[in-house]
Amino acid sequence: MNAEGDRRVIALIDMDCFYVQVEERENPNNKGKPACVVQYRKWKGGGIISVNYEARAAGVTRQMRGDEAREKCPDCILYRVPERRGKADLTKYRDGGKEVIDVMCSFGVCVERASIDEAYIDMTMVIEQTLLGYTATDINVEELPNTHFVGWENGTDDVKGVHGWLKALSKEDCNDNDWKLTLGAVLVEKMRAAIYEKTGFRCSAGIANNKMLAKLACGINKPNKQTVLPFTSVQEFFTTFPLKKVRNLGGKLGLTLREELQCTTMADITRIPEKILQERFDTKTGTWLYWYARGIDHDPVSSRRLPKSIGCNKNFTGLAALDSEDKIGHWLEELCAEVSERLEKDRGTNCRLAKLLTVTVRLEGDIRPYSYTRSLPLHSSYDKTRMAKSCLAVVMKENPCKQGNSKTPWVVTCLGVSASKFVDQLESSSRIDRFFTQSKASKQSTIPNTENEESVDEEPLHRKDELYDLHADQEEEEFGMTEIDNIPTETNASNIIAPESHVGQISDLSKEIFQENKEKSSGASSPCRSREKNENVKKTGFFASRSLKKCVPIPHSSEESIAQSSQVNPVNQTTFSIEEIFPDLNQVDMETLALLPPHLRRQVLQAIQSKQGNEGTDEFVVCDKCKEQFLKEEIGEHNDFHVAAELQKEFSLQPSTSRSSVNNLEGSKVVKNSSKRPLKNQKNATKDTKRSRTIESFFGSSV
Ligand code: TTP
Repeated sequence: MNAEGDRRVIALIDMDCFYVQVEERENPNNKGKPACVVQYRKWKGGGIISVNYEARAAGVTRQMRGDEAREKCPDCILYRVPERRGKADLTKYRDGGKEVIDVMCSFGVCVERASIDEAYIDMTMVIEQTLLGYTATDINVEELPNTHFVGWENGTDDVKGVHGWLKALSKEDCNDNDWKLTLGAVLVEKMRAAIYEKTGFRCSAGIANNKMLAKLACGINKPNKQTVLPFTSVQEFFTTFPLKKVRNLGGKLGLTLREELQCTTMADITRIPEKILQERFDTKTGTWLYWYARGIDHDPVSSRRLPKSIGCNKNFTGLAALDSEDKIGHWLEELCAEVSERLEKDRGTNCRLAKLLTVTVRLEGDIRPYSYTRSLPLHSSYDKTRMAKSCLAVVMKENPCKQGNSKTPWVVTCLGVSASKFVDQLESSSRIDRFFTQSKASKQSTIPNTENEESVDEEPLHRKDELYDLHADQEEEEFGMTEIDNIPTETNASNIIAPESHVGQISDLSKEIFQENKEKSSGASSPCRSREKNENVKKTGFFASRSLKKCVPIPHSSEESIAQSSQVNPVNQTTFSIEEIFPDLNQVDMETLALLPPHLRRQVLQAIQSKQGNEGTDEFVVCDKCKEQFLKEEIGEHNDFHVAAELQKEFSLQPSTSRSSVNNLEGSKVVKNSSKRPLKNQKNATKDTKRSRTIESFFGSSV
């Protein structure tokens, strides 16, 4: 860490009053009129979830119900979220969000979809490779028509601070970082204009050196504006900025800071020594907070344009609470029907398969978002009935009344179903099978370790706090953020241009393999591959020749990867070693590990253990029931496996009519949460490739 922050150029683009804009695009005659989107009209006009800026000017807020909005502003149009299967159908909003992401990706930058209507963008590579040859005189005020510079606003003369900023920038000793941020701002202006042109949606943006700063900058000037927060303005800005508005500090952590440590602004945190923060929280969190309060955040933007999980949930409050197995079963069927439908669509579009189904339950009286969560393996079927039965079985297993342990009625107030752990469809069907089939036939092959090569970013601290805050006031239905509320995905970079940080983590050999793979893919290919190929063509539009140098395509199918890997590292499969499956034991992919037969899994765990020596041994525990070794954090979920196995046994003792439902259990085995070991952070390696072109000509060709 250092006190100067890092030198990335990051933007957060957030759509303005997004749901209302989606409705307005369908009803163009209503554009410019005050409007809100409400969920459920039943009670007092429904709960407002999005308010356009015309309605905000008339005093309407998201905290109101539809009827109150009409009282405040009689002309206010109330659009209602469509409903399907008794719950909100967010399809059109999700699709609108995808359209926007497609436009962003066409600029060749690293895009991380962060929610239904916002995305982080890392422009560092593009800017460093292509734009540093420009001088400040190449940029004029017209290129930054909607840009504000924090700390540079000057009364009525220079309201946005753009004149003063550009003037300072043209001085000899101008700061390189400020210069890059300015280029980022020019690029984001172009990107926002392209989004408007292609989708009709307006958005706002924040531009800064990291995700936290970009996010808070984005909220400063809305709608249809963008704000640059230079690192040099951060400390001053933080003296008044409330910490509860900062990304990751909206939840429990922020509450502790406010209530126990009396911090209300970000600057207040800087007065607390690092050691005290470490003692109050833990070493990692304390250090992270210490730097975070100084405007430093190394959370990388991870290429992700596809959601990491697909799911939905529903709240059942008051009389609607679910107090019987039949009601719970009914709603699980409805939720699974939606998830199954969306998964099928996702499979068709993105050629990937979800491997894990997670059901979440909140019980009456519990103030936490969820009382418990259970996960099951999802085999290749997305059969909604099977999914629902599996979920019901694991949900009801927790019912203490059913087990005769409690007299208290067991009432469910929220149910959620979500599918995750996506793998490439081709890879899914062939990877492990192929490995073992080929080994039987003594063929030469090895499992490609593509997921390890791609790397997983370390999970940022407290990422979910913000989401919980968002949902805290919602009375009825969650707005479907489960689709995208998670940590960056690690399996789908085949669809995207790899971010710089990832590229740096890929070995030279892998680069060669990937490069070769890219060349090969120009030949005949499966439908999936041809789709990806087309996407690549589309994506490279804006920065095509400029940014591709560092963009390493990840192999899409195991077929290719196996073939390539075997050329590089032929092995005799009759006696294959663990290293062939996991070449680097520091980066074992737990998902792949979970798919191995027990004896191999044990071998891998033992190898990791002996590699790590005594230091690592306490990471593992032995299961009492099956004597297998597991990572400490996995043992809880592994115990669920035994519970589910017992459950299946119980079911199989029942008469044959009810047994059919058992056979439908999704394997009945509760899967361990597979986690990946994060690769160690590596410094972004960047090169300055200076070119002499004008900004105008550069951007001119792109939009
Ligand atoms: P936001 O980006 O929070 O809000 P917004 O886009 O409506 O308005 P702004 O211009 O201030 O950004 O949320 C994006 C969409 O998510 C929003 O249009 C509706 C939906 N949503 C809910 O359904 N429930 C919620 O509690 C929130 C906060 C948003």
